[in-house]
Amino acid sequence: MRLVIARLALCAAAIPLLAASDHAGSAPASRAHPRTIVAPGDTKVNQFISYNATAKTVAITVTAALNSAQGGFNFNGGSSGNQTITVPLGWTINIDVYNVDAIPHSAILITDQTPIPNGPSQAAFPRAYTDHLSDGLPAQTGHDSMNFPATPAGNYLIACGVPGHAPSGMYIRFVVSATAKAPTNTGTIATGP
Ligand SMILES: [Cu+2]
Repeated sequence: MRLVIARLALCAAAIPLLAASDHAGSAPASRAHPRTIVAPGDTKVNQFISYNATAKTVAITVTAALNSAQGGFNFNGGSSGNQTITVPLGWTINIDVYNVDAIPHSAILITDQTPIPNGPSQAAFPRAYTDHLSDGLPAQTGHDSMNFPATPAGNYLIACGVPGHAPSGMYIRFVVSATAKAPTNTGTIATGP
Protein backbone atom coordinates (compact mmCIF):
# COMPACT_ATOMS: atom_id res chain seq x y z
CA MET A 1 0.00 0.00 0.00
CA ARG A 2 2.80 2.38 0.87
CA LEU A 3 4.41 1.74 -2.48
CA VAL A 4 1.21 2.52 -4.29
CA ILE A 5 0.64 5.68 -2.33
CA ALA A 6 4.16 6.80 -3.09
CA ARG A 7 3.39 6.68 -6.78
CA LEU A 8 0.45 8.99 -6.56
CA ALA A 9 0.13 12.67 -6.11
CA LEU A 10 -2.47 15.31 -6.54
CA CYS A 11 -1.59 18.29 -8.67
CA ALA A 12 -3.65 20.63 -6.54
CA ALA A 13 -3.55 21.09 -2.79
CA ALA A 14 -2.81 17.56 -1.73
CA ILE A 15 -5.58 16.05 0.22
CA PRO A 16 -4.18 13.56 2.73
CA LEU A 17 -3.78 10.36 0.76
CA LEU A 18 -3.23 8.38 3.91
CA ALA A 19 -6.57 9.38 5.30
CA ALA A 20 -9.58 7.14 5.30
CA SER A 21 -11.00 6.43 1.90
CA ASP A 22 -14.00 8.66 2.21
CA HIS A 23 -12.77 11.86 3.70
CA ALA A 24 -15.55 14.35 3.30
CA GLY A 25 -15.15 17.87 4.41
CA SER A 26 -12.10 20.01 4.34
CA ALA A 27 -11.06 19.86 0.72
CA PRO A 28 -10.80 23.03 -1.34
CA ALA A 29 -13.59 23.78 -3.75
CA SER A 30 -11.31 23.62 -6.77
CA ARG A 31 -11.01 20.32 -8.54
CA ALA A 32 -7.93 18.24 -7.91
CA HIS A 33 -6.76 16.18 -10.85
CA PRO A 34 -5.02 13.03 -9.75
CA ARG A 35 -2.28 11.69 -11.96
CA THR A 36 -0.39 8.48 -11.87
CA ILE A 37 3.25 9.29 -11.10
CA VAL A 38 5.84 7.06 -12.68
CA ALA A 39 8.36 5.63 -10.22
CA PRO A 40 11.89 4.50 -11.15
CA GLY A 41 11.65 1.34 -13.22
CA ASP A 42 8.06 1.99 -14.17
CA THR A 43 6.78 2.53 -17.67
CA LYS A 44 4.22 5.20 -18.37
CA VAL A 45 1.31 4.37 -20.66
CA ASN A 46 -0.32 7.78 -20.34
CA GLN A 47 -1.25 10.26 -17.65
CA PHE A 48 -3.54 7.70 -16.02
CA ILE A 49 -1.64 4.42 -16.23
CA SER A 50 1.84 3.16 -15.47
CA TYR A 51 3.21 -0.31 -14.91
CA ASN A 52 6.20 -2.25 -13.66
CA ALA A 53 7.00 -5.10 -16.01
CA THR A 54 9.24 -6.84 -13.49
CA ALA A 55 6.78 -6.77 -10.62
CA LYS A 56 3.86 -7.18 -13.05
CA THR A 57 1.93 -4.41 -11.38
CA VAL A 58 -0.27 -1.77 -12.95
CA ALA A 59 -1.14 1.55 -11.31
CA ILE A 60 -4.27 3.13 -12.73
CA THR A 61 -5.94 6.38 -11.77
CA VAL A 62 -9.60 6.53 -12.69
CA THR A 63 -11.35 9.83 -12.16
CA ALA A 64 -15.12 10.10 -12.28
CA ALA A 65 -16.31 13.12 -14.27
CA LEU A 66 -12.80 14.12 -15.28
CA ASN A 67 -14.32 16.34 -17.96
CA SER A 68 -17.77 17.16 -19.28
CA ALA A 69 -18.07 14.19 -21.66
CA GLN A 70 -21.44 12.45 -21.39
CA GLY A 71 -22.57 15.18 -19.03
CA GLY A 72 -19.86 14.17 -16.57
CA PHE A 73 -20.89 10.53 -16.57
CA ASN A 74 -17.40 9.45 -17.62
CA PHE A 75 -14.21 7.88 -16.28
CA ASN A 76 -11.04 9.59 -17.50
CA GLY A 77 -13.15 11.12 -20.26
CA GLY A 78 -14.47 7.78 -21.54
CA SER A 79 -18.11 6.78 -21.49
CA SER A 80 -20.55 4.23 -22.91
CA GLY A 81 -17.72 1.78 -23.45
CA ASN A 82 -15.76 4.04 -25.81
CA GLN A 83 -12.50 3.60 -23.88
CA THR A 84 -10.63 0.38 -23.11
CA ILE A 85 -7.95 -0.40 -20.54
CA THR A 86 -6.19 -3.68 -21.30
CA VAL A 87 -3.95 -5.48 -18.81
CA PRO A 88 -2.00 -8.74 -19.04
CA LEU A 89 -3.47 -11.80 -17.40
CA GLY A 90 -2.21 -12.41 -13.88
CA TRP A 91 -0.78 -8.96 -13.21
CA THR A 92 -1.71 -7.13 -10.03
CA ILE A 93 -3.95 -4.14 -10.60
CA ASN A 94 -4.27 -1.11 -8.37
CA ILE A 95 -6.94 1.37 -9.33
CA ASP A 96 -7.25 4.64 -7.46
CA VAL A 97 -10.69 6.07 -7.97
CA TYR A 98 -11.32 9.77 -7.50
CA ASN A 99 -14.58 11.62 -7.73
CA VAL A 100 -14.18 15.25 -8.72
CA ASP A 101 -17.79 15.76 -9.70
CA ALA A 102 -20.42 17.81 -7.88
CA ILE A 103 -22.45 14.64 -7.33
CA PRO A 104 -21.43 11.25 -5.85
CA HIS A 105 -19.97 8.50 -8.03
CA SER A 106 -18.38 5.12 -7.38
CA ALA A 107 -16.75 2.36 -9.42
CA ILE A 108 -16.94 -1.41 -9.73
CA LEU A 109 -15.38 -3.99 -12.06
CA ILE A 110 -18.12 -6.16 -13.54
CA THR A 111 -18.29 -8.74 -16.30
CA ASP A 112 -19.11 -7.22 -19.68
CA GLN A 113 -22.85 -7.57 -20.11
CA THR A 114 -25.89 -6.19 -21.93
CA PRO A 115 -27.99 -4.48 -20.80
CA ILE A 116 -25.81 -2.55 -18.42
CA PRO A 117 -27.11 -3.06 -14.86
CA ASN A 118 -28.90 -0.09 -13.35
CA GLY A 119 -26.95 -0.43 -10.11
CA PRO A 120 -24.01 -2.81 -10.68
CA SER A 121 -23.12 -4.72 -7.52
CA GLN A 122 -21.57 -8.03 -8.58
CA ALA A 123 -17.80 -7.48 -8.67
CA ALA A 124 -15.88 -9.58 -11.17
CA PHE A 125 -12.78 -9.72 -8.93
CA PRO A 126 -12.40 -9.80 -5.15
CA ARG A 127 -12.67 -6.28 -3.69
CA ALA A 128 -12.87 -4.73 -7.12
CA TYR A 129 -15.28 -2.00 -6.08
CA THR A 130 -15.10 1.23 -4.12
CA ASP A 131 -16.65 2.15 -0.84
CA HIS A 132 -20.03 3.79 -1.08
CA LEU A 133 -20.80 1.70 -4.14
CA SER A 134 -24.50 2.61 -4.35
CA ASP A 135 -24.58 6.00 -2.65
CA GLY A 136 -21.33 7.15 -4.23
CA LEU A 137 -18.02 8.49 -3.02
CA PRO A 138 -18.38 12.07 -1.79
CA ALA A 139 -18.70 14.83 -4.34
CA GLN A 140 -15.41 16.56 -5.24
CA THR A 141 -13.32 14.85 -2.54
CA GLY A 142 -14.19 11.18 -2.91
CA HIS A 143 -11.34 8.67 -3.14
CA ASP A 144 -10.93 4.94 -2.69
CA SER A 145 -8.60 2.33 -4.08
CA MET A 146 -9.01 -1.23 -5.27
CA ASN A 147 -6.30 -3.82 -5.55
CA PHE A 148 -6.89 -7.16 -7.21
CA PRO A 149 -5.31 -9.83 -9.39
CA ALA A 150 -6.26 -9.66 -13.07
CA THR A 151 -7.64 -13.15 -13.56
CA PRO A 152 -9.41 -14.78 -15.31
CA ALA A 153 -8.92 -13.41 -18.80
CA GLY A 154 -12.02 -11.80 -20.23
CA ASN A 155 -13.95 -8.68 -21.03
CA TYR A 156 -15.07 -6.49 -18.16
CA LEU A 157 -16.45 -3.04 -17.48
CA ILE A 158 -15.50 -0.36 -15.01
CA ALA A 159 -18.93 1.00 -14.14
CA CYS A 160 -20.40 3.46 -11.70
CA GLY A 161 -22.42 1.73 -8.99
CA VAL A 162 -24.75 4.61 -8.27
CA PRO A 163 -28.16 3.54 -9.58
CA GLY A 164 -28.91 4.95 -13.02
CA HIS A 165 -25.39 6.13 -13.79
CA ALA A 166 -24.02 3.11 -15.67
CA PRO A 167 -27.02 2.84 -18.04
CA SER A 168 -26.56 6.57 -18.63
CA GLY A 169 -23.13 5.82 -20.05
CA MET A 170 -20.89 5.83 -17.00
CA TYR A 171 -18.78 2.82 -17.90
CA ILE A 172 -15.58 2.04 -19.77
CA ARG A 173 -14.08 -1.27 -20.83
CA PHE A 174 -11.46 -3.31 -19.00
CA VAL A 175 -9.86 -6.29 -20.70
CA VAL A 176 -7.74 -8.97 -19.07
CA SER A 177 -5.69 -10.39 -21.93
CA ALA A 178 -3.82 -13.68 -22.07
CA THR A 179 -1.73 -12.35 -24.95
CA ALA A 180 -1.02 -8.70 -24.06
CA LYS A 181 2.58 -8.14 -22.96
CA ALA A 182 1.91 -4.78 -21.35
CA PRO A 183 -1.04 -2.58 -20.38
CA THR A 184 -2.63 -0.34 -23.00
CA ASN A 185 -5.31 2.33 -23.00
CA THR A 186 -7.27 3.05 -26.18
CA GLY A 187 -10.35 4.91 -27.35
CA THR A 188 -11.72 8.19 -26.06
CA ILE A 189 -9.38 9.38 -23.33
CA ALA A 190 -9.16 12.82 -21.76
CA THR A 191 -6.04 14.56 -22.98
CA GLY A 192 -5.90 17.15 -20.24
CA PRO A 193 -7.34 17.85 -16.84
CU1 LIG B 1 -21.79 7.80 -11.17
